[in-house]
This record gives sequence, structure tokens and C-alpha cells, in this order.
Amino acid sequence: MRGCAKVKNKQILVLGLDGAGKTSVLHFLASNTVRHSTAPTLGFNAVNISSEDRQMEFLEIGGSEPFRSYWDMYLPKGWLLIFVVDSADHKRLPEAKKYLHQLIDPNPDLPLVVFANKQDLEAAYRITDIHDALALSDVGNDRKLFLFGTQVTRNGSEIPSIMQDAKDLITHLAINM
Ligand code: G3D
Ligand code: MG
Repeated sequence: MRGCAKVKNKQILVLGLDGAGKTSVLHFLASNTVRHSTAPTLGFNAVNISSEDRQMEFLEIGGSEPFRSYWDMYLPKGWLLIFVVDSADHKRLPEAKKYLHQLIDPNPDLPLVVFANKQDLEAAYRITDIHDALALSDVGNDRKLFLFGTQVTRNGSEIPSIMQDAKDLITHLAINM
């Protein structure tokens, strides 16, 4: 968008297992509306979001197995990692944890924002349990780490203001990077 300061050429990477809600979260951050088309992301989904005169480029990489090898390739192009988990998918949390740590261990300075998504579901783990399940206490003392409990559901309930808080935080990080 004209007039917006672009944050260098670096992207905000949006990663996480397939079905966690990456596309839904991005759609909401970009439009403040809940997405109605539900096709899984094949490959990449790049979204530009403007906030406070700043244009930020988000890049979602499909989370299913064939695309995971790209995660490492794109990591050096990212200045921030957003990792989205399905808080109600208890069975796959160990897998999510494994991938998260594979991503961040070689990158001790990369700031990390975790979205503990699908908080609307009854089975969802609350953020303290997600913190434990993802072993977030092991991500390194020097790293900026933020954890939000999010939901972007179509069930008609209002989207909590925490989504706006998350967007404000990401903008703040972009301004200060
Ligand atoms: P992905 O991009 O990480 O693969 P998607 O995930 O955004 O495509 O979402 C996968 C499914 O989860 C979609 O359902 C989407 O509507 C749903 N979803 C995303 N966020 C939430 C949430 O916060 N709460 C609930 N209950 N569902 C969510 P479908 O059925 O369309 O595949
Ligand atoms: Mg997707």
C-alpha cells in the first residue's frame, strides 16, 4: 500500500501443523472478518497487512508433510516466527512441539509469537497447558516470546479483542525491529 513503510524485505513466517488455523488467523488479522472458504493451503500463502502506517508481509507455508522441508529454507528470510497450534488437538501437540523446537533451536534470536488457537473449543488446552506441552520454557532466555490464546471461529461468537492485541504487538515488534 502506498505511503506505508515496508519492513525491509523480511517476512513474518506463519508456521504450524496443517489445520491449526494459520490461514484463518491471517485472514482475520488482514480483514477483521472470519474466513468462509476452507481450502487447505497448498504451498504458500502470502498476505500483506497494514497497521499503523506499516506494511508487513506475512508468509504462511503449508504445514502438511511435503511442505515442511521448506520451513528451514525460509527461516533465514523471517524476522519473526508466528507458530499456530490447534489447542484442542491434544494428540498432535507433541508433533507440534517437535517441529517448533526444530525451527527455533538453530535461531536463538528469532522472536516467537505462539497462537494457542481454537480456544473456543471445549477440549482446548488453556495457555498454561500449551506453554507446558510446547516446552516454551526451553526456548531460550534471550528470545522474545509471546503466547496468545486465540480463536477465529465462524460460530457467530464475537472474536475476542486478543486478536487486536496480537496485531498491535506484532506491529510494535515490526516498528522496533
Ligand atoms: P491451516 O491454515 O493452519 O491449515 P486453516 O488451518 O486456517 O485452514 O483452518 C483449519 C480448520 O480449522 C478450518 O476448518 C478452520 O475453519 C478451523 N479453524 C481455524 N481457526 C479456528 C478456531 O479458532 N476455532 C475453531 N473452532 N475452528 C478453527 P474447516 O472445517 O473449514 O476445515
Ligand atoms: Mg492454511
